[in-house]
Amino acid sequence: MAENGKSATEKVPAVANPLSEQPSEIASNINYHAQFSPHFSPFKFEPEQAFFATAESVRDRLVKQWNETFLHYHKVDPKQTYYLSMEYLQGRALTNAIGNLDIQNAYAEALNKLGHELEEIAEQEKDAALGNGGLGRLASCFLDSMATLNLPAWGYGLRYRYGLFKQLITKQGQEEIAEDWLEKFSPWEVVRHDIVFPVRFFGSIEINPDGSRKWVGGEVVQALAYDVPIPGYKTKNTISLRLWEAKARAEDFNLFQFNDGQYESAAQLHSRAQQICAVLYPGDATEDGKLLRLKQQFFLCSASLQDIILRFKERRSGKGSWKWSEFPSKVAVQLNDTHPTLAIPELMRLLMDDERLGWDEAWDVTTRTIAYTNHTVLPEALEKWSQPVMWKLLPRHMEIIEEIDKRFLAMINATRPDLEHKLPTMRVLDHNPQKPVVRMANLCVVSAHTVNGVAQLHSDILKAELFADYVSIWPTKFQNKTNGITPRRWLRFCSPELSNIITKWLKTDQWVTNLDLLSGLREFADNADFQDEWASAKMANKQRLAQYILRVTGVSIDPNSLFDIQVKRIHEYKRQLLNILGAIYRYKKLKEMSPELRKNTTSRTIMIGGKAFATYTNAKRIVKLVNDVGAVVNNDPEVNSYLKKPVVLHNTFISYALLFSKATSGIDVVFVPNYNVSVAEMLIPGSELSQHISTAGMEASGTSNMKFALNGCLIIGTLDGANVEIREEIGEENFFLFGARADEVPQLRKDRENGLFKPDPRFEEAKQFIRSGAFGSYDYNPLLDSLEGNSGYGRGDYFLVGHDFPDYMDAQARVDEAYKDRKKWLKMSILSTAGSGKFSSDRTIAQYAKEIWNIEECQVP
Ligand code: B1H
Repeated sequence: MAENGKSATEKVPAVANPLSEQPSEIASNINYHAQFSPHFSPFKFEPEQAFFATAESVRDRLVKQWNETFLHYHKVDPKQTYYLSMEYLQGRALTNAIGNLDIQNAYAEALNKLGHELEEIAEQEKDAALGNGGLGRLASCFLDSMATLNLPAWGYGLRYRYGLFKQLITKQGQEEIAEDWLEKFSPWEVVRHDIVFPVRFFGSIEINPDGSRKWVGGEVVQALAYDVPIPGYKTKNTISLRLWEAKARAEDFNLFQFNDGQYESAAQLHSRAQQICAVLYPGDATEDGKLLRLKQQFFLCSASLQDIILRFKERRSGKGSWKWSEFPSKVAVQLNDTHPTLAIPELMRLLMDDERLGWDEAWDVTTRTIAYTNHTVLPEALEKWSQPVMWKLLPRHMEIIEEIDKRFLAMINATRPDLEHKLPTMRVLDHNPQKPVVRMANLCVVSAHTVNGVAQLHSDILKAELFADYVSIWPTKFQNKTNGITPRRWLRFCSPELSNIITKWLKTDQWVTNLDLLSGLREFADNADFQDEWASAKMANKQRLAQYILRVTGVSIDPNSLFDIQVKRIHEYKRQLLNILGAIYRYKKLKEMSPELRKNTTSRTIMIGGKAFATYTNAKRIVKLVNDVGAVVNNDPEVNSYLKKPVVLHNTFISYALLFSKATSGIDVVFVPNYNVSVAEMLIPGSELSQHISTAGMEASGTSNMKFALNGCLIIGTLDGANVEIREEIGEENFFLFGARADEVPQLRKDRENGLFKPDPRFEEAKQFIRSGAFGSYDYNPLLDSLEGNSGYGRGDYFLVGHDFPDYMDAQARVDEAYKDRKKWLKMSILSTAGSGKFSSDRTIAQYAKEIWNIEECQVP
C-alpha cells in the first residue's frame, strides 16, 4: 500500500487472526488496520500511520480480554473498588501494552517486516497527560498494579481536551502552549455511546408532599463515557479507566435563535458544556475560574456515582434484588485527595432523594463506602470552597453539608465536651463572615471510614498536626499507605538493558511482579563481573540520554561525567533553587581553580527539568535562572571544552559528535524542557545521582525518588516524605543525607524571625555572584530576596535554603569523592536497586485492598 516501500501488502493476506502471536499475522493485522481503519490518506505508511495501525492491532487483543474481564466481574459480582481522581498521567501506552501482553518480540519482528522499528513507532505516540505531577502519575501506577494483581477495580477521571500544557523554553523563560493529545485521536479509548448520565448544576430545591427533597431546574449536562483499557502484566485481567466527557443535549441547541442569526446564544449551552472538560486545572484566580473547577469536580463525582449505583443494581438484580445496606460490601470508593470530595454529599443525595433512604441509612452506607487519601499538608493546597459559590452551583449539596456539619457539632457537644474549644477549626463549615468556606479535608475526615497519608512520615504528621484533633475521636480511622511505582513501566520497559542483567543474575524474571526479589542482587554487589555488566548497562542508558539531550537542547554532554538529575514540578518547597545555587557555587570555584586541581574534580552534568504552574512567578524565575546558568556554564571553555554546538539532528551524526567531544573535568547545567512521563522514561535509566531535597516535612512522599533508586541511581536528599523509608531500605551508607529534620523546621523558622540565622559565606557568595550579573541581565533580585529577610511565607527564606546550604554542599562533596571510587559507586548503585522492593505499587495496592477496601482478587479464568 505504500509508495515508499514500507508495506508488505503484497506479501501477506489482508485479513489475519487478530489474536495470533505470529509476527507475520501481526504484520498482516497491522496492515489490515492501515487499510480498513483508515485515518489518513491512503498510500502512506510513515511511522505515524504505522503507529496508529499498530496500536489498533494491539487494541484488538486488549478488547477481547477486556470484555471477558467485564463479563466475569458481572457474573461473580465481587466487591469492586472505584478510584476517583481528577488526574491521571498515563504517558504512552503502546510499549506498556505489548509489554504487559508479553509480545514485544513478535511486534518488533512484525514491524520489521513492514519496514519499521518498534522503538521509532512507539515514539510517535503522544503522552496522555491528564495530570500535572506525582498525584496523577500515582493514580496511573495504581491502575497498572490493580490490573496486574487481578483486583476488581476501576479508575474514574475526566477526558480533558487539553491536559498538561507543553513547556517551551524561550529567551523569556517558560512559555505554555496548549497540547492537544487528541489532535489526531487516541487509539486507546472506546466511546460508550450507551453510557450517558445527566449532571445538573445550579437550580433549586423542591419539597415533595412527603417532606423529601428534590433538586430541580438549573442546567443539565450529559456525561458520556470513554473507556481506556488497562491491561495487567501477564494476566488476562484488563480493567477500565473511565473518562467522562461533557456534552450538551441536542435540544439545548436553540434552532430558533440560530435561524434568527443569533449564532452564539443559540449554541450557548453547548459551549458551556464544552468548557467543563476543556482543560486540566483551569486558572482559578477569577470567580469564573473557581466555578469552573468546582463544576469539573462535581461532574466527575456525579457521573461516576450514578454509574457505580447503576452497576450495583444491575449486578445485584441478577441475584433477585438488592439491599442498600449491602452497597458497602460491593463498592469501595477511594478519593484521590480532596478534589473528588463532592462524592460524599452526592452519594447522600442520590441515596436520599432518588432512592428514598432516610438520613441515618444513607449516612451509614456513604461512610462505609468512602475512603480518603491525603497527599499534602501545604496550606495552599488544602481546598476550601466558598459557601456562596457552593450554594449557587450545588444548593442541595450545601444543605447536606450543613447537616453533616450540624450533626458533627452535636456529636462533639454530646460526647466530647473536652474538644468544644477545638470546634472552630474542626468543623466542616467555616463561617468566617469575611470568607465563609467549606473545608473539604474536614468533610473527608468526618465522612470517610479511613483516612491515609502517602508515606510514614507524612502519615505521622497528619496524625500529629493537621488531623490531630480527630485522632482521639476516631483512633483507628487513620492509616499509612506508603506510595509505590509500577516496576513494569519504571524498570522492565524503560530500561531493558538493566532488566535483562537483573533477570540473568537472579535467574528469574519473577521480580517484575515480586519486586522484593531484587534483594537477591545484594549478594552480587561486590562481584566484578556483575559490576561490569551493571556499569555497561548504565553507560548505554547514559549514552541514549546524552543523544536525547543533544537533540532537544543542542547541548552536547559528556557521558563520562556524573549524571545528576532533578526532575519534578518546579516549586519553592522542592528547592530547585538550592540545587542551582549549589551548581553556581561549584562553577565559580572551578573557575578559580588551577587546571591541575581542576583535573582531580568530579565532572558533572546537572540536569534540571519540570514545569512551573503558569501563574507561579517565583517558580518561573527559577526556570529562567537554570536556563541562564546553563547558557553561561556550558559555553565557558575554562570549565569544559567539549563540543557544544548544536549538531545536525541525525543519530549517526550525533554519536560522531559525542565520540570526538573532549571530556575534561568540569560542569554542565542543562534545563530539560517539557518534562513529562516519556521524558522521565528517558532520563531515569541514565541517572546516577538524583536530588530529592525538599524542606523536611513538606513533600508528602515523592515517587520519582523511588523510580530513580530502582534504576540504580543514588539519592542526595533530606529526611522528607518517602526518602526516609528509601534510606531505611537501601541502607544509610548508600544515601547522601543532609539538612534539617522535619521536627526542627518550626524552631529554625522562629530563629530566623528572631534574627538568629547566620548565613554560610558560601551561600552569600553564590547569591552575590547572581546579583553581580554573571548570568545575564535578567532581574533576579526578587527571587533572591525571597531568601532574605526574617519572616513570611515566600519571604524570609521560609523554605530554609540558606540554613541547609552548607550541609548540602558537604553532602555534594561526599558524592564527588564516592564517584571517584568506581567499585564503591557501583556497589552503592546495585544496593539502591536491591533495596527498592518495598516501593512497588503492587505492595501499596495490596495494602489498600486488604486494609482499606476489603476486596479480593477476581481472576478471569
Ligand atoms: C501532591 C498534590 C496536588 N499532593 C493540588 N498534592 C493540585 C494538590 O492543582 N491542584 O489543585 C495538584 C496536586 N500533589 C503530590 O502527591 C505530593 O506533593 C507528592 O509528595 C506525592 O508523592 C504525590 C502522590 O502522593
